[in-house]
Amino acid sequence: MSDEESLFELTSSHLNTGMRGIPVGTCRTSFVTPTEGVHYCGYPISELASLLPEDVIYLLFNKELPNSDQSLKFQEELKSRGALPDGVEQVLASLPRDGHPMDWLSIGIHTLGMLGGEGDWKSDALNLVARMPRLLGLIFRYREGRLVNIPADDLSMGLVARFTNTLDLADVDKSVMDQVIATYLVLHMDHGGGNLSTFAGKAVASGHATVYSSMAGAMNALSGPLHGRANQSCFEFVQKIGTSDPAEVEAFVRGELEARRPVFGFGHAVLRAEDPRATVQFALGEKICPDDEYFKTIRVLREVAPRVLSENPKISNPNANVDIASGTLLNHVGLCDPEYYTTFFGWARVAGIGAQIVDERTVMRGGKGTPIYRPKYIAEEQTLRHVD
Ligand code: CMX
Repeated sequence: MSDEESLFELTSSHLNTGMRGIPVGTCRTSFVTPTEGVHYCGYPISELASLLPEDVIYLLFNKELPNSDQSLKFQEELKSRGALPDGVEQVLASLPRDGHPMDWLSIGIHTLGMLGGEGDWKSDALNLVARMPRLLGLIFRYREGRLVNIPADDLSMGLVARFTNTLDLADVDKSVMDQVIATYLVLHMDHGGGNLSTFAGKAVASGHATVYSSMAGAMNALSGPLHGRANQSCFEFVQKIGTSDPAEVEAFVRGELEARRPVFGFGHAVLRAEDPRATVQFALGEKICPDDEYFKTIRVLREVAPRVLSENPKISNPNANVDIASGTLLNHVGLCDPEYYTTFFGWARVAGIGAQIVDERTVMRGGKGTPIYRPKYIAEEQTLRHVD
């Protein structure tokens, strides 16, 4: 790309549109195409879905998949970075239990920064990746008041197992839970440079706030119902349907549209086909929970909703998106409270956003980094006047 190449013609019709589609920078970790969805460092997501989360994190930070030696070394590095600083649990103990888990996550990340920040972009980003499983496990435990017999953080374990070990739920199949969470993490780690939480995190970092403050800002952005919290709404929507009878599901979908409510789990701003992340999760569900009542509902919904939504020519993509199946799978393995679902999204995104912050701060512009963000706003309805 030459410095002179024209990328976009801006007109006043682009103002106040949330910068949608306006090129503002470059991204080295991922890109999204309308038919094949997200690619991490060039690899289509469908080819990465069954890899170890640690290997995909390595890819996002190093732009290459690790060989087996590199993989083992990186897993060891994360283990060595994983211990939480003292004092985190006291802060979690003071938070209101009815606060949303995303607010807990944001405060938890800030706390990690206050107690254990180093002031180095890459080291802090990797420390945060390594500390997320324990932090998130403790957030569940403290928010739910399950304070007795919290297992010690076992740093010899991988990232996912450290979370499920901390959570320590009775009567669950930990190996299936680990498989669902690992897949979830890989699928959600990154999604280009301009989605709201990533953009917000990079914007905060551009003022040289810490990685932790930047990531807490990113999590606050992710918590909105139009962004990450759509996955909570989507499972609540599936619960509301309450049937897998095709005629009843179709009647429900039509009723929602008539009431001008969204049909959750369908549609996308960029994709024009079923999101491959949905396809992967449907395949996983067919393997682990084909007879789960909610899975039966979404299997039918996947057939019915695109047909009904296609009747409206305004809808650019009537197909399933990433949120359609994730809640059903998490619920099936014993993570039954949808209020927590966005925290898994946040956990995953810490890797992609962290890698993008490191790129913007230490690699872009020949290592000088991207300057502080400062888009231009044009004055509206403000004529010059003076206090009498
Ligand atoms: N249900 C109802 N209406 C829908 C719809 C859906 N699933 N998908 C699109 N539409 C409507 C839009 O609201 C818009 O209506 P208006 O013209 O009245 O504003 C119209 O169809 C055209 O929308 P679009 O250009 O196809 O899509 P947008 O970029 O505006 O919206 C999205 C994308 C995701 C917000 C939308 O499809 C939606 O609301 N889906 C349901 C909620 C959901 O599942 N969100 C999770 C998104 C997951 C992700 O981003 O990866």
